[in-house]
Parts: sequence; structure tokens; C-alpha cells
Amino acid sequence: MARSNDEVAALFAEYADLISITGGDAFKARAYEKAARAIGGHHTDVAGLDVKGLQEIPGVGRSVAEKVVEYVRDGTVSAVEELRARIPAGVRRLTAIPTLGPKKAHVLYEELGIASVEELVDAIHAERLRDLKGFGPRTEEKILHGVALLRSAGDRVLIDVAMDTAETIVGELSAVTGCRRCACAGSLRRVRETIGDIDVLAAAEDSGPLMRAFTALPFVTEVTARGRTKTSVRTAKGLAVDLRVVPPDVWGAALQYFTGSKAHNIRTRELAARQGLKLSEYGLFEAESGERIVSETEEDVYARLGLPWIPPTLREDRGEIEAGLRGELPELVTEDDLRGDLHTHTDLTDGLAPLEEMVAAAAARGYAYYAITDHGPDMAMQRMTDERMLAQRERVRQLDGAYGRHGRRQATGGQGGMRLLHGAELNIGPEGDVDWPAGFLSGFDLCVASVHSHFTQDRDTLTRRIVRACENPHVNVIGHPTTRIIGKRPGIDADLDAVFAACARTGTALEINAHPDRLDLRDEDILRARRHGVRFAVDSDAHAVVHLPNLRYGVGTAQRGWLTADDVINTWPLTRLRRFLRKGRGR
Ligand code: DGT
Ligand code: CA
Ligand code: CA
Ligand code: ZN
Repeated sequence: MARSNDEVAALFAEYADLISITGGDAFKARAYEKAARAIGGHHTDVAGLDVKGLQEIPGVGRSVAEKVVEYVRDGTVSAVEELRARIPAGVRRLTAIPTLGPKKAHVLYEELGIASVEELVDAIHAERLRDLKGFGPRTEEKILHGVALLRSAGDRVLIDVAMDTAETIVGELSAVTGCRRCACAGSLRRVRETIGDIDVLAAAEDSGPLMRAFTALPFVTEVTARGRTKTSVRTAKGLAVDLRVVPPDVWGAALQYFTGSKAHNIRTRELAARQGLKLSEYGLFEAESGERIVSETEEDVYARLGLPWIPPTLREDRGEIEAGLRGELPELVTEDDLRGDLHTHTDLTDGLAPLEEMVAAAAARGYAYYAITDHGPDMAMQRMTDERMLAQRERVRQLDGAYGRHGRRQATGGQGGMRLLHGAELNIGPEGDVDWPAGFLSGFDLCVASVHSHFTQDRDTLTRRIVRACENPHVNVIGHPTTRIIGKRPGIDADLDAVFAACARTGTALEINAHPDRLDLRDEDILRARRHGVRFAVDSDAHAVVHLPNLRYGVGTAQRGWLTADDVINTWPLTRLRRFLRKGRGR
């Protein structure tokens, strides 16, 4: 389940918004925002810390610490409850509009009494915002665009949120007596970037105990449907979960059916029909006699249809059936194939953890190599200088090879320890230039370069800008290539095929940023890029130790883009990787 840290972080982020919405102290709001980030990224569970221990977390002062203790003890914080009581929930919903901050939400509520997204849209169309200070036609346009983004995201949640809950449920149900098998199905098993509802499948002779255990889970707040084979609930966070329980001998057919996608199932059913068979969640049947042929495992079902087992991440009817029939399914990259992470931060810039902590945690994950890529000086708020970067490089060289798989410093160093690469995340400026001149850049082992601003340039300018970055002999990876934030910011309007071609031509890899709110490149773009012969880097872009495991979502996304290990540079042995990073410039 989500650790208490995540709950506390969400609570403090809400508190910061509430302070702003109620016109409270801006400094205090910022302090809680900062505390939220620090606690969310902290590696030890705050539930186990006292006020003193909590204050050792950077950005956590006494009153923050006391609120954490109060939350862990009571499940609520009175200061937050007081503010919640003062403003309608609809006003808080306003702050979910990506283009509307809490300050503007405050003005709208105070001046016009607007207390819901619907009222806001009506007010804009009635031109009632025109008289407010700081709200021009341009703001109105931006707000409407934000509302559209919010609505297009619908009630779907990001994959990590759903995964945490789903894994807890599967864990709990697996322990129920009589449960023979239990697993996630649906879009979660296919690792889609957002999840509509969680589908859990279990196998048991008697579904009763499983259904009872399911509805009794502490975070289940509402039972929306109750039956012998299917029960649906809602969790405290508003997530919908379906549990289906089937007899053990139809496990495979049920898992195949409920994994979907719907489009994939339609194709498999057609395939069955053409062979005089009928496929359902209960098995594969002889159409005429109704006799069941197979149902126990997914492999059996696919095999009887003339197909190899198809990995769930491919089941979107994007050619997997045809490729399967021809015996040409790709051997997909897996998390085990990854030897390292090539885009990570430390507290030298906007990361939360010091270098040693990040490196120790990476080593404990069993990586063979790991790159530190803090921001360059062009992101002015990061206050990077040449001296600071070079001092970090010194420390990186000292730690190179010093950490073993146990995540601790080895006495001898070197032998078999994790290798460190010193890099940077460069900023691709409006013209496609980056932070440092070639002379300084040549000192890095690798450079990631990413767009962080000027998202709305015209298509030609954006395209030229990124192509120019690819042509820089020191740029090895284009970070989060489209810059989208799922549900919040659309990707930039560049000619991606031109970018992909430039990457292939120049030996620049495209990142698959594994952060669950980015997943950038996305699956469909990966499929396109792959046809250009581009290489990829699946990276966490970790800003804290707890972000390192996000790599799994990047791997899922890579699989959805049909990538093999050979397509992904951070599965390669270090010598091959280093050759790629030289990009033909003889370093
Ligand atoms: P979601 O929940 O919107 O993220 O997406 P899914 O794919 O999890 O969709 P969901 O929860 O409605 O259904 C789970 C799976 O059950 C779906 O992937 C395939 C199967 N399924 C559901 N309804 C149908 C249907 O009407 N026809 C077929 N062939 N399969 C269905
Ligand atoms: Ca679902
Ligand atoms: Ca469902
Ligand atoms: Zn980054």
C-alpha cells in the first residue's frame, strides 16, 4: 500500500493549496509544498518517526513534524480539517485545473462565488471574469484549455497510484484460505499509462471467503456491486476495483479474457470462430458440441488458436496477432535486462537525496552502472556553476566502483562494484543550444538534453530546435522528448518523425522517461521511432531514492512499444554503452 509518506505528502500538498485558496500566508503555503515533496521522497516511513526524527528531514520544521505525528496517530490533522471546512469541495476541485493556481481559485470564489468547475465554465462564457483583475481573455482561454485537459483525463488515474492499491489487494487476497491464484488483469496488467478501474482475478472453489475479505479491506469505502462471481468496490481514494473469482480450472481463459484489451479479445474470438471454436472467459469450446477444449492456462488457450503466448503489454491489436501467427513476436525487454539508469538527480540541483544515498540505493538495486545527471546552469533556479559540477565529478570518481550489490561501500573498492558515470541534464534552449560549450561538455561521460520551456513555439522551430540538439556531438540522450505531463500538459507540437530520423542519423538515443506522470516517449511514439532505427534509454529521472523503482513503468512502456533489449542502450554491457556514448567524436 502507499506508504504513510505518500499520504502525508498528499495531505500537505492539499494543505498548501488550502492556505493559498483561503488567502493565507504565501510563505507558509510554500513551506508545506516543500515539506510535502521532502516527505514524499523520504526513504524511511514517517509513521515510525517521532517529532525529533521527523525534523531531521530537510524542510521539516517543528510544526510540520507535529502535524505528521498527529496524522499518524489520529488519521487527520485538525489544522487541515479546519481549512477544509471553510471552503466547498468544488473550490478545491478548481485547483485541479492545470492552468489555474490556488490564488486564482481564491479570487474566483471570493469575488464571484464560483465553487465548481461547471460554474467557472459558465462564468467564462457569460464573460463574468472580464472585470476581475488579472483575468484577461488570454487567461480565459488558458482556463478553458485546462478544463478540457482535466475532462479528457476523466476519472482515470496514473498507473503507479493504481498499481500500489492493486498489489496490496492481490497480496491480501492471496493470503485468504482457499485462494488458489490471484493476479491483476485489465489495463494494469497491460501497463497502460492510465487506469480506468483495477481488475483483480482470483481462482477458488468457493468465492465466498474471497468476496468477504475483499469488501472488508480497510480502504474499501463503498461496495457498488456484490455477487458470487463479481464484486465491485470503491476505495477511499475514489478508485474503482472489480474482483472476479473463477473456478481454478478456468483460470487461463478468464485471465486471457479479463486482461483484454477489448480490441485484442475481439481478434482472438474471431480467430477461434474461424476454426469452429468459441472463446469466452470460461474457456475455448467446440462451437457445435459445446465441449470445452482448453481453459487452464493462457498458454493453452493461445496455443490452441495457433498462437504463442502473447505478452499482456502487446495485447492492443497493434499487429500482435499477425506477428504471433507468423512466429515473429519480439522478445521484449524486461526489467531484469536493465543494467543501469542513465538519468538521475541529487540534491546538488532539484533532487532530494545526497549523491551517496542515491548511489547506495542504486547499487542495492543491483545495477552494473549508474549515471548522475544534475541540471546545468541554464535552469537558473538550480544555481549550477562549473565549480559545483566539477566538485561533484570529483566525488563521483571517488565513489566509482565503491558500492557493491548490498548497497554498502566496499572496503577495497573497484572490484565488481557499480560503475558511475558523471553526466548532466542539459537544457535545450529556444534555439536548440545547450548549457555549456563543447570544451566543458567533453568532460562528461554522457549528456541528457531536454526541453524545459518555450513549449509553444511553432512546429518548425520546435523541430529544428530538437534536431539541433541531436546534432550536438555531446548530446547522447534526448530527455522526456515530448515534455508532456499526463493529464496536465500536452506534448510539444514537433515533427516527431523528423526528430526520430535525426536521432537515428546522429546516434542520439531517445529517452523513455519512467516517471509515471510523464512516460515520455509514450508507447505509440516508441513504435514509430523504432521504425527509424532509433535506440532508447529507459530512465527513472529519479529526484529521490523512492523514484528509482519507477523504472518498471518505463520498461512496461518500452514493451508496449515492442522494444527488445538490444533496442535499449542501458541493457548493454558498459563497454558497448561507452562506445555508443562517444558518438563518433573520439573521446
Ligand atoms: P480501463 O479499465 O479503462 O483502464 O481498461 P480495461 O482494459 O481494464 O477495461 P475494463 O476494466 O473495462 O475491462 C477489463 C477487460 O475485460 C478488458 O480489457 C477486456 C475485458 N472486457 C470487458 N468488457 C468486454 C467486452 O465487452 N468484450 C470483450 N471482448 N472483452 C471485454
Ligand atoms: Ca480496468
Ligand atoms: Ca473493470
Ligand atoms: Zn531530469
